[in-house]
Amino acid sequence: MQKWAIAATWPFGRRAVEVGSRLLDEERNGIDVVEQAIRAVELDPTVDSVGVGGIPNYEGEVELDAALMRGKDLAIGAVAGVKSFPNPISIARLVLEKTPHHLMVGDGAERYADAHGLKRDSLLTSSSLEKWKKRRQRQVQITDERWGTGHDTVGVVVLDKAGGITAGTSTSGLALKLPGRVGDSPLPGSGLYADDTAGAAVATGCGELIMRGCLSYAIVELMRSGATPQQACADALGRLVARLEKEIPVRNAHQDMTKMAVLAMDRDGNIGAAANHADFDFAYCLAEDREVRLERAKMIGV
Ligand code: SD4
Repeated sequence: MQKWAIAATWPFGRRAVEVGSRLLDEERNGIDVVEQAIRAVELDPTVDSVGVGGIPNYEGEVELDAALMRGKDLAIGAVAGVKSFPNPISIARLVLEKTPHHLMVGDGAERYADAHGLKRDSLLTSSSLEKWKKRRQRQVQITDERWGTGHDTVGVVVLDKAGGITAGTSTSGLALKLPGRVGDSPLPGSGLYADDTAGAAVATGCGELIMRGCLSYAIVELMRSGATPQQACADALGRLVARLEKEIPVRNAHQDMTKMAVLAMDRDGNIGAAANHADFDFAYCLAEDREVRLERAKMIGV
């Protein structure tokens, strides 16, 4: 039997893993698998931090970031600050496969999606609008420590039957973010990284901290040097926490603005995860038994 494996961040990643594992079994390539797995989460309005129903920015508009990375040639397709498209991951795929570019933002990315026939739709739901109104009534300011509360990314890592490694991410970013703010998720090396010769990693949590440590790249390079995915996640996140903790309370984090979590897979489909808080669950499925499982990541340094 040829190996395949898929893992995705958070309990809502279960949906991504269910969709992706079926496609992997049918021998679809990693790009197809990651795109379809992430689309399923983007289209679910009950997931309040990704795609339709995502968390609006300070002005009440949903702005999305997404990316795909192909480990065969290190090619990237990423979009940032995209409005009114339910599936930014599909725009990211267009960027990867049809343009000479790797990262497109805002209006330009939207017009490119229009030109390729992707459909616009409203991303606000009655529930996301209600939550936004309540947040704004509390007049949460950028300097308020509650600011940014409530944010998650779907991050997916895949080993396909041909041995290809692929990673993808999609998120609405931080609650009440300033319009134009971009997180780690569409940034190669920070929110995601994939290399067929070493493995893949994705991150979720406060993008402003994750990007300071280029966490996903750091994890993949540790795997290249022989670390298991578990060791690589704990080591890379541990180094960033140790580096920042004098300035920022990032050890045993309780505030959303200091939480970080990472998920990785090596070339053999082994999976690892780590967080600087106690609440990070991820979903995964392996070819061996085809069971979709949820697991809690180890918290580092305690
Ligand atoms: C961001 N990393 O935009 C994303 C948000 C997230 O768990 O993943 N939160 O900063």
